[in-house]
Amino acid sequence: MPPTITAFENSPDRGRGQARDMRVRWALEEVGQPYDVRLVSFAAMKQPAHLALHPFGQIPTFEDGDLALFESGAIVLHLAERHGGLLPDEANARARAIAWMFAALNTPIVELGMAMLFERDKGWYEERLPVLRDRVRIRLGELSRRLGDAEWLDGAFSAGDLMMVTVLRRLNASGLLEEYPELSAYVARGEVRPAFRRAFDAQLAVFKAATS
Ligand code: GTB
Repeated sequence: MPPTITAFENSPDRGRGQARDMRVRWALEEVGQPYDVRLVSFAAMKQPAHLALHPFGQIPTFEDGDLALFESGAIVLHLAERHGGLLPDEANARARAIAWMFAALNTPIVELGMAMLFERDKGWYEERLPVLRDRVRIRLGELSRRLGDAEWLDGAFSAGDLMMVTVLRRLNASGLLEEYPELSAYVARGEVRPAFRRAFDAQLAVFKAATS
């Protein structure tokens, strides 16, 4: 039986690949692991059956045999550790790739993304937005300098790049990425990978089916 992941039945991002099942789908595609998807509504996510899989009532989850996992980073790491192709074999390079996964997840980009999605109607939004944007700019500048003209963050494409690209994509609506051409090109390199395209098309097909 292939593993099963959960994803939004009707994603609020309208199929733009911003929900966190996208990175799990991408990792599954990169390692060539077929998978099933169970679509869940917002209401179903808060029901006991889903809460047993995900304590916070969110997507994505991952079930494979008697293993159930939540947290997209943990799921991608699990896949990368059990399949070839997403982590280097050499121990130090492997540790560095995992460090990039953590770096991708611990970022001011998530805070900005959440504010842009859920806080627009708040009285303090207009005042807070520039602070969040400047914080992101600092991180993007640092990241861009580290990447330089390299193709990927540390040698060959890894789970660290997969996580970083998915996190940087969250800036699509902000216009910030365009200020850093090296990072825009880096994201574009991720997006043209065949595994990314397959994952993107699969989640877009869910949105199209839900709205047709
Ligand atoms: N840290 C967890 C992980 O990485 O897996 C975070 C999981 C998470 O935030 N899941 C969100 C969720 O289930 C979906 S991805 N939310 C429902 C809930 O909490 O009730 C976050 C997300 C949602 C919507 C958009 N969007 O519309 O663009 C983008 C990202």
